[in-house]
Amino acid sequence: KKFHVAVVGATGAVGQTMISTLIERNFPIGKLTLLSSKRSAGKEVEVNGEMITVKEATPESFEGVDIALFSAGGSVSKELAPEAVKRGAIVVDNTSAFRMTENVPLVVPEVNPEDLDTHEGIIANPNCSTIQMVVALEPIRKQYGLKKVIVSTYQAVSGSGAKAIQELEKQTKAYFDEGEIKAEVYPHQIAFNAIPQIDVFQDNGFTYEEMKMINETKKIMHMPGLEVAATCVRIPVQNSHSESVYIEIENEEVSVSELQQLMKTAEGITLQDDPAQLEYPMPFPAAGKKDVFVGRIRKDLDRKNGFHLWIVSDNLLKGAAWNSVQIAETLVKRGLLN
Ligand code: 11C
Repeated sequence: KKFHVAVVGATGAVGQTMISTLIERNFPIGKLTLLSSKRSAGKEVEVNGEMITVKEATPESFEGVDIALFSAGGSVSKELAPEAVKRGAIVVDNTSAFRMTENVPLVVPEVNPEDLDTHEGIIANPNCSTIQMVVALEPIRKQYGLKKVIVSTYQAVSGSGAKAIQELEKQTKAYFDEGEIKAEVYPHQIAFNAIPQIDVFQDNGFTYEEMKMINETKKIMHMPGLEVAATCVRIPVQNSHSESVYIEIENEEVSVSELQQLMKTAEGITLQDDPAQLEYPMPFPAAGKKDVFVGRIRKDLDRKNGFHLWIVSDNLLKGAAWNSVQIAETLVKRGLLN
């Protein structure tokens, strides 16, 4: 069976990656409809050598659509995802609009695919920095139990979209040409800098990105009591987020090589952990790859049940487009897409 697939936000950094991933995976597309907000409508997008005009997304755009992948911002999703569902489509939403809504499954296929079975039309794709972390944490939770997580992120500018990638390039050039460095996407210069603020500050002192990591991790892993803290930092890297993650597990007898072995055999993970060969995950080589890369696994020097890990993944792929397409593939596999 082939499906009528719609991509909403088709001209954006994630939307473009969704299209290329659908094609690369040979997803059974009968018809492909490309949609966007009014601002980007009319642009042409190349798909398999063919130019397709992107249309403005309206409620009527979803007539006959089987599955719609949304990545055009929270307000577009809030307005149009329910309209798409009303017309019989299943929505995989890559924004934060519905992630914490009850009855909306928040899914990473390596972690909680069974949550898809109870969907009511909308399925949420988690935040990029959350996805790559839970892919690595889930096998550890299953095998050894998980008590506490403290994460610091080093996030690429592509997480803020195509404009931010251009801003990094322009500022870098301006720095060497001694031109004016203009900060438009970020509150401060991003070139040659690190900004410890992603999204807006909340009343508790954490940013929204940090709270997303905290709340989404608990929901995806079905661990409302898990202790999680996050510090999210934007760095001048074009693509792939990196994370320094400290965990405390239930079991006090686990060795580094046991954890390495677990990561080696886990779905969606590539272990890169050979300090003697200077081998560890890095954002530049991870870009364009679908896996989550894990390395630098160390036992804490003070706590027997404490471990440190370094986790890197392409935020546009596993963090967004690939996870969404993987959800679509899982829906097909589980017979949930008709
Ligand atoms: C970033 N994590 O890197 C953000 C982008 O909630 O889907 C993704 C925002 C989201 O800036």
